[in-house]
Amino acid sequence: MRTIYSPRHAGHAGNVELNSGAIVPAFELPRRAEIIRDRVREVGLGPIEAPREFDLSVAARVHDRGYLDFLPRAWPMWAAEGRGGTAMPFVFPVPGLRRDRPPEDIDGLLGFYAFDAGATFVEGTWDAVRASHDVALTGAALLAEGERAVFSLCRPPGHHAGSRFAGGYCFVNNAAVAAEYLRGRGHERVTVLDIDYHHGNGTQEIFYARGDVQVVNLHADPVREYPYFLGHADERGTGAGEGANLNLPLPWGTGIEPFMAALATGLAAIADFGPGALVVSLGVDTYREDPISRFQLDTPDYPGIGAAVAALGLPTLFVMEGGYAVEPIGANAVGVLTGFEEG
Ligand code: OKP
Ligand code: ZN
Repeated sequence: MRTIYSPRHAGHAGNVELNSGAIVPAFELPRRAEIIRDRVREVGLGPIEAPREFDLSVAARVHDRGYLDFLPRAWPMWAAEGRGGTAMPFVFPVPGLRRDRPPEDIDGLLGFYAFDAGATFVEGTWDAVRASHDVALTGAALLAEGERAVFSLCRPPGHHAGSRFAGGYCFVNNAAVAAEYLRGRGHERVTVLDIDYHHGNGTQEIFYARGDVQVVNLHADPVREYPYFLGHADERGTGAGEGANLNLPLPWGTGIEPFMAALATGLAAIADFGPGALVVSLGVDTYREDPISRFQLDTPDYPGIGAAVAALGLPTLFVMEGGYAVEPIGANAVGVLTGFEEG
């Protein structure tokens, strides 16, 4: 399996985040991607290649134009106020406030285009986001050109980013962009399978009214877990998308057995939908020692997940999402991929 990787992710570094009432270094670190890249090399998964360059025309089909225009301007606007450190929002247009008038001030804009304070900007953020987008699209292009499986080692992740909001370390929804690309390249139906610990609320929002892109999500039950306000089992899609969204929420403490049972349910729904290609939002924050998550998967469990996905027999693009136990992240993420190759 070919891996697509760009060192440009490393400019998105030094961010802080809010955690339990304190400002702490962000959990989403450059080292994460480097450890995964090293593991890919160590196990000989396949070649590691640089991304091609893409314009934002596919991204503009899943994101709002104003939002996409704002992302590269966020840091320059922040810096123009004489500020350094980490740019983050603190005020949000929840229902009851107006969403029809983008403000002109950076603090207003940061909140206008976010659902939480967790997608923060430093100087190198936009360049890293742009490269992560190219990494995802390069993988999608290779799949369209006939590869059976590709690993897009994206960083920053994407699945919390919606059509017009950042959040949860995510800016551009890499998996959604890849799925949209594959839709435009001969596949009438495409599925996004999200196995990150957290519900992929952005991906769900983007495709919720569409019948051509199925979204299947396995995640910690939002009744107790971030992102809290989406990801329940009764969210089934709307209009043409009715029935094309499947949420499989699982309780805190979930181990590999119930996880595999839910995965089997998800995979059966995918087989029923009959997509021509599959995009997997690959998060390994389901790991038992993840510092911000509460599932109980162990390193030897991950290859079985990959093997189960391989049994669908679909062209498959793996897009990296979360996983915050930094040292084991390589073994866990690449374990899914080797399991897929052997499955
Ligand atoms: C992104 B992905 C810690 C609270 C959790 C958001 C978690 C985002 C996870 N400050 N913050 O789905 O792995
Ligand atoms: Zn996650």
